[in-house]
Amino acid sequence: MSDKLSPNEGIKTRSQFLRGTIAEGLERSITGALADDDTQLTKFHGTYQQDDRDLRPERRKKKMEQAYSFMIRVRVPGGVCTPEQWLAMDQIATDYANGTLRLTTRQAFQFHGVIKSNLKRSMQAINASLLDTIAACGDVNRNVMCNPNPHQSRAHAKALDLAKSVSDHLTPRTAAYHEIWLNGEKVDDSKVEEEPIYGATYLPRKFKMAIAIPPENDVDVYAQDLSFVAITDGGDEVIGYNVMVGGGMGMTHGEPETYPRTADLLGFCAPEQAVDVAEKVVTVQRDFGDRGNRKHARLKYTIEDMGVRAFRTEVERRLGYALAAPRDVLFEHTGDRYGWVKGHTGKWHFTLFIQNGRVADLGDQRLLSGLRAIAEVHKGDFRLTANQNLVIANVGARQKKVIQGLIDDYGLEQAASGLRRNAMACVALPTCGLALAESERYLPDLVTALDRVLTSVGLAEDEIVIRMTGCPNGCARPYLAEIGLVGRSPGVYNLYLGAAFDGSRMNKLYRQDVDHDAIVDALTPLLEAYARERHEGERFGDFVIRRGIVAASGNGAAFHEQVVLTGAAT
Ligand code: SRM
Ligand code: SF4
Repeated sequence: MSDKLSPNEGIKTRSQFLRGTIAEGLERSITGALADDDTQLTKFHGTYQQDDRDLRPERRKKKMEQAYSFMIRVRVPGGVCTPEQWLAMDQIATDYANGTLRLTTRQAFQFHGVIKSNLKRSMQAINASLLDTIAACGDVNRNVMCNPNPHQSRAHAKALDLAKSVSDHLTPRTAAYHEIWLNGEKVDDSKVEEEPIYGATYLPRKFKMAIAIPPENDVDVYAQDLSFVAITDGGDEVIGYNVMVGGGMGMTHGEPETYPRTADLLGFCAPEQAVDVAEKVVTVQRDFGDRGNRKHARLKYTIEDMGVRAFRTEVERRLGYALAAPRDVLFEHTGDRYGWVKGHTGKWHFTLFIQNGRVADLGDQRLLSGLRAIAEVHKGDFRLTANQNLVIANVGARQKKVIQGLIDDYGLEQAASGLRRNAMACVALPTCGLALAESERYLPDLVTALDRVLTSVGLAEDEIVIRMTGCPNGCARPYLAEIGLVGRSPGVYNLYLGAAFDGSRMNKLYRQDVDHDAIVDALTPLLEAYARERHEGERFGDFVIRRGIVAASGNGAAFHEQVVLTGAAT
């Protein structure tokens, strides 16, 4: 742990509960940007300053300021929104952003390309729809994820309630958000403002939480700082939650002291204890997390440094009671299940595959217009999934026909292979300032190339999880994919293999610095061998380990361990 505080800690301390000079910066029309320190603070308000990286060289040549704009992330606890809210998001995307909506890997909406002069208007429109952006980013608890099909059983509905309660409980209390974006009254200087849970410097780093209902692990519980896994009585009753801590994906190339990590089981709590458990885990991280080195500040490093046992003891000391022993849980998969399913209330839910979560009108698939048309007639709600897809939920039997008609009219349901249906890419270029390589704009083409191989060996319908990111930060959770691709430089990726289909084991580096052809060349013989030699029901991630192509990944620091294999690669 470093003694010196990181510069971000100073920014937070000086910010007067996240105000900084954001309000003044929004008024400065001479530049499309905000002051540097304020760009760190706006994250807590749910917006990132970015610039269009495609335009960088030309603007540099012309000695122009970069093409600055803002990404806005809307917090949607459990991913649930109403048709009215969907229409409001659509309108904001059309009026103020780049005309597309982005569904994220954490069940949130993102807008891209909002220029500074439209930022406040967009925030106000989001709030007018009764959604908000506070704590969608920043060193606080982020959007709380929850299995997106709560109406499949009453247990799902309870899990969603917990997601909302935890989200509310851990939302920052500062009035800065209202003041800056919603023209709220300025807080009287003589009044002492307080953040009862976070304190004036918030958390050392971002904090992420999810709630899952087995056997579905579609929120990737192993990748979260804190997860609650619902344990039922075998029916609709949630008798409690397994508590998991210390997952996270981010790392930096060439810095083995940074690593992705899967979460540990901490214990079991009763439903009425869950919010308090969440608060205490957050406060232990607040007090023990590394505030000197942001690359070592996530909960996963706090737990690696303290040890799980000491971490549990500290959480239990703050709770005033011990957590019970965790229960056995069986997860089956991380991906979504598409098409119509009937819920316990008799209503229908349709899960729609949306490639990389980008809602746009492209060719004969008119997702933006089609979902707008559905939102105009839909009487139920929408659920954003953690795999960047969308559930059109709670559709009555009579409306089902109408919705299916719109799905057909707008070409929303396109044929996709098992690989494509289980593919996820982060945003990356041109908006992400940290991208080293393409992701969202490239993965669909790579999948097309791999689909040719899969079709030729009869695996076109087989589900194989593939995920790509434009850098090692891991926004599409690539280290939990059976095939993971992580950007190194333009057109060049590291190829990882061998994660578990249920999301419980990470993958292992198989090839470094490979381009498109080398990726296809490396995967072709492996997929062919998989088609020929797999055991009944064996997943691709397990097959490559059994065949000795990669070793099963160790956790935490052991993720980087090079293992000499004796098995022959095909
Ligand atoms: Fe992420 C930073 C996009 C989910 C790990 N992430 C970013 C930024 C904001 C880049 C930046 O800091 O300037 C990206 C904005 C790109 C853009 O133009 O929109 C970005 N992250 C995303 C999204 C939109 C990816 C997507 O395609 O859906 C996801 C938004 C989720 C949300 O709604 O809140 C997104 N990011 C994730 C996940 C997945 C998850 O949470 O389940 C991870 C891995 C899990 C984790 O946090 O460990 C993730 N993002 C990161 C990191 C690495 C954090 C770390 O511990 O090292 C960064 C960089 C950072 O924080 O310094 C990052
Ligand atoms: Fe950007 Fe990297 Fe996240 Fe992709 S993984 S969105 S490139 S930070």
